[in-house]
Amino acid sequence: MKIVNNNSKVKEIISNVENKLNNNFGTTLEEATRDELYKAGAGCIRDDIMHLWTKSRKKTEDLGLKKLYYMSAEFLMGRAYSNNLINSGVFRDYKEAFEKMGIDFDDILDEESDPGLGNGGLGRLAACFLDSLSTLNLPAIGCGIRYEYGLFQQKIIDGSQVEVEDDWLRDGFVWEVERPELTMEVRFNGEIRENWTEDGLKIEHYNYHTVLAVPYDVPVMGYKTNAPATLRLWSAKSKQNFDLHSFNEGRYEKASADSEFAEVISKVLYPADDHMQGKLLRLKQFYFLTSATMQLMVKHHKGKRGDLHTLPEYAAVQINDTHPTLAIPELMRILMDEEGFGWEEAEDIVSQIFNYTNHTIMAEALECWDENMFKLLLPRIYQIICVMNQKYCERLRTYYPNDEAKIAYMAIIGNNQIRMANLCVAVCHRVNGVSQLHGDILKTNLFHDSYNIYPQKFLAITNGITHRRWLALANPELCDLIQDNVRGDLLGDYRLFEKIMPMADDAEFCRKYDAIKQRNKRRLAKYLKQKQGIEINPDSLIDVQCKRLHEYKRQLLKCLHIIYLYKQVKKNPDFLSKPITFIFGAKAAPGYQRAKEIIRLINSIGDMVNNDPATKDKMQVVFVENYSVSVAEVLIPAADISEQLSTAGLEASGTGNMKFMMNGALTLGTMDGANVEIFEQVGKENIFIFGATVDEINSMKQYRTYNPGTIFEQNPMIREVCNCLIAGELPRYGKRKYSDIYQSLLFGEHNIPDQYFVLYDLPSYVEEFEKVYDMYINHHDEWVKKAVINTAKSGFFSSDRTIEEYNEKIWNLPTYK
Ligand code: 26V
Repeated sequence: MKIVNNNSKVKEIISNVENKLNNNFGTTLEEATRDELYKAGAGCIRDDIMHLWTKSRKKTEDLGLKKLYYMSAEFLMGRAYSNNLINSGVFRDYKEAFEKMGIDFDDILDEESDPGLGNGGLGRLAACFLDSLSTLNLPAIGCGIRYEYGLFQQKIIDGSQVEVEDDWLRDGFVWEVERPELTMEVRFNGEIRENWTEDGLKIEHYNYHTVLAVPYDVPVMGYKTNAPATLRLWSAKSKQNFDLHSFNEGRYEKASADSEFAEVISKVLYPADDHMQGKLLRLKQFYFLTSATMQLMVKHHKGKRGDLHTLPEYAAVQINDTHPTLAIPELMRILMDEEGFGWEEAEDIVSQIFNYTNHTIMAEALECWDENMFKLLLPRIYQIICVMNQKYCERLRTYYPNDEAKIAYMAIIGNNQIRMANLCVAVCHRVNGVSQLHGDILKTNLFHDSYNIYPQKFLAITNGITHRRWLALANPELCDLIQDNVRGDLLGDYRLFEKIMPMADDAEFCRKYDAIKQRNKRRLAKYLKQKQGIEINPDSLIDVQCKRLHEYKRQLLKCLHIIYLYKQVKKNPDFLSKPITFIFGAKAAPGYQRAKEIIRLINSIGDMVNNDPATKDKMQVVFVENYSVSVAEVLIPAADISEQLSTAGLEASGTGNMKFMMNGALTLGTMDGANVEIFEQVGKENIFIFGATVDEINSMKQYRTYNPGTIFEQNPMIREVCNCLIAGELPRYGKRKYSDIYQSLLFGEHNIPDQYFVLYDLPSYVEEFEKVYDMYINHHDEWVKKAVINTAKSGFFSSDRTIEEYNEKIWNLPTYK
């Protein structure tokens, strides 16, 4: 092996970058733009990764290793450049090389667009999983859609959210490789004919529309991996680039209709995570993804192994939420209609391959499709689902012979709807929740009746986050401090976090740890000043709630609390002895009016608090624009408090909570999702828990004992805070008050009291916040000790642990050596 000392590595990078500038851009170091410098540097590390990737893919095939297909409608990858450098172990060398060339490396990293091909937790989880799969050398391919426009960029104008398109491909995407030779054809609409021939029944699909699916592959570089994973994103293209025949005959509209039908499919990511909308285009997107993936999987296996009966030995498919469910009937279709398999034979293969992860139990989120729309778009898939449903219901009748109501509830088709979660539960080998609590709720609640029949199908695997991105990249100083105090390689071994437990009692270590937090706060202050022109006090207590905006996540609870504090400080100037900065970051689904109204409220409260001479030096409210992976990387390491306020039972897991914990923020949260496991890891001394538990919430619902009106009447604090929403004292952007929000808190909707129990939990929240504040201000050493314990216990939440568990319990993939 060639031993390269650092200095020569740096020299080599400089020379490679110069060559790239010269050869690819016809420019020089002196003349290059920032974009060219970014692309030249990225191109250098890309060359190394490509080499490894090509070699390991070939070897994986030659060895016949089983492979995972992780199917997801969303992959929220974030920027790749710095991550690839860290995972290749050369970040420092590149930084030094650029500095030697007289270039600020952070500016160069900032050139890269942030591929936002996801809404939130589900998409980010998929990205963390690919990082861990790659790091653990498990053969895997992530399959998704190459949306031309990712999640909208958010601007705040006059206090309100304004959406701007996210043209992330505009300057090109250096990490992808187009694979036109793997193009698949996906068929929509048309009719089905059944022909009896000498060889039996043949299914003929005719009059259909064809759309081409062109894959673009992106290597996913894990930490010191030998086998980078692949992210395969499908892009839709028209088969006839332009129908010249129709055009020549004067039928201009028909000539372009075909290309419009096709290319709109991968145009844009749906930004809604508030409720399921049965939009035709979305159904097209999902079938497009699943059909292309399944066709290629089958073609590949046939090409390599010949016999499709052995497919389950070579492939496992994970369905990330129900969006890719159509892969199941699509594989049935391919096996039966194209490969001549009988129903039972095909079903046997399918039931071994597929597994399903559920990410939410909220009824309005469960994916259903209108039967008539479905039948028109996907006539053959519809027939297959009908037969699956029929057979499934027959089977269920043997378990629940006299209970048609139960069968109707569990059926795949009902009320003219096709229910994707029920389809998954009917067919999949394993069904998992994403935290222990969420897994329990699936068993006792959502899938209760199936659980009674097939208990072995159900399990819980607690989510995780990659500590490469969320510690090494986001918080390099803290990462170094930990690494300096353990033996072994932290980035490759999450178990080492635990080894710093004793350091919680080491004054010198704690001092350094705290100093890093202070520097991260300064870095955030600089960032906010630069990007948004906002000045914050980096010496204040930094309290952060950043996540998608949703009523169940209860940004409103935090708003009410800030109003409460404001009122207290107005009455008593000494109420807060040290200033607090409240930071929010959140995108609202564009059609979710209440969520947008809450953003407006946050900004109104900010205007009131930040401009009032009585409070402006004590508290500040900041709304960070365009919350995204890159913003999270700066925000989370600077936080002292991690706000995790969801109504118990509604947040399946949460993953932001884990990122904060790892970076030494203390959790202030409910007993919900993975907060429960954070509580178990760190112990009750090192977390701040408030609010109703799942059982309490369920009992209030069951016995209808929650009465916000009574709470309002009996509690003067709540009265004062709620009245502020309508009294007109809040600066009113657009002169609208917040009476809708006020009404919803007090009277709920459609005669059902507020489902999120905001007023119920407010007093307990206020009380717990006081403890947090007191600890931070008056017992700071103890605070830092708790933060260190949080970091030390965060190894469990590395996605490496999560992926090990999936592999052990579900996939059984071999490691590539
Ligand atoms: C959709 C909907 C639609 C209706 C109302 C509630 C709701 C909530 C979320 C979504 C988005 C799709 C599911 C999703 O992103 N779930 C998130 O998945 C994360 C990864 O497992 C998990 O940590 C979050 O708790 C979960 O909300």
